[in-house]
Amino acid sequence: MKINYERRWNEIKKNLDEKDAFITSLPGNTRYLGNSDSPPGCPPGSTMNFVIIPRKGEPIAITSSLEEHRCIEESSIDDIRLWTLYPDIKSDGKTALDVLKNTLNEKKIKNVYIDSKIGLGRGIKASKNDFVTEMRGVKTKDELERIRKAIKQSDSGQEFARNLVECGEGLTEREVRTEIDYFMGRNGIQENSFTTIIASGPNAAHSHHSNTNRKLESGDPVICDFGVFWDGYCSDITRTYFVNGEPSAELKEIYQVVLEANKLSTHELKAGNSGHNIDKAGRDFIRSKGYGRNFVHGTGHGFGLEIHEFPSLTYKSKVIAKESMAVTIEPGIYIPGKGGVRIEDDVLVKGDNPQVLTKAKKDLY
Ligand SMILES: [Mn+2]
Repeated sequence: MKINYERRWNEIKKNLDEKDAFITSLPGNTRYLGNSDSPPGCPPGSTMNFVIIPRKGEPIAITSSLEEHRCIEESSIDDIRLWTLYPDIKSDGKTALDVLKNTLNEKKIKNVYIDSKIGLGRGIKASKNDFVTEMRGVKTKDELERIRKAIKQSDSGQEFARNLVECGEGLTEREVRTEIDYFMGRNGIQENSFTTIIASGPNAAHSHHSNTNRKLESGDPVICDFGVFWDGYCSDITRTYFVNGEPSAELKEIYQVVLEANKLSTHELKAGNSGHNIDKAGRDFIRSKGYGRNFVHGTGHGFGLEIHEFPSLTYKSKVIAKESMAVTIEPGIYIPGKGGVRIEDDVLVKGDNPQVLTKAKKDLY
């Protein structure tokens, strides 16, 4: 299913109030408005420095000579303007901001919504508006189709990871990471959605571990957290496995507590419920088992064009879950020096019946 950019542009136009245009410089938002099927690449995160959605007329994208041809090839926006430092290259200005200012001048745009700080100068009245960032929280059919494909790939990566880790005594975290990445790469993913995390033994107590040469030992918990880009959209999944399938009694208990917290928070992911309540459901249970201070992060986050996006599901979150939001539910317990467990699913809000999209096994033996 093709991405319907017209719909996105029109939604923004409808929400311009009295403004002449909406301008974004956020990479996730420029991809949303210009080239959703492409992953961010590396660097710079987006081929477009700015996208302008004027009240009247067609959208405009601003790119650099470095990204020009990729941008032209991938962009759904026809009016692409170019900046470069190099005199041999025909351009519209020397910096992205120059080109933006000239374009606004040319189009007689004076009053704008922006979603990030842009130094437009005195001539332009700019006010901040998060409409697009929040609009991206609710996923449409074309987006869910892509997200489901990304999840299918990370699910099969987890099946591979489970076998590898359980039989992987003696392998280093980096070797495990490399094998998983290679497996998913051969299955045709565009990119990893972030650097694959393999955290073993005591390293599993670090919620965001950076892989080391530590060798997997029998009984180790091994947190495997990764995701992929497929047609521009992300997945994000975490499972915790045990080397030789032999967790200690303590880790076994912790695993069951985290799994139950995962289910409780997932159950609360209903349209109309608050981020706070969704977080609280799992957190209260973890607290009741005596591990409150070991659950050191929020319960989940939106994902889509970016791995972390609106909404954020934390204890302080006032956000209200809406139909068709796609979020992670990922409670964890971390015991310094010993290890930890995190179980993360990707879940879709569907009325009162949250739909767990990730299918990789999570029951303990
Ligand atoms: Mn996550």
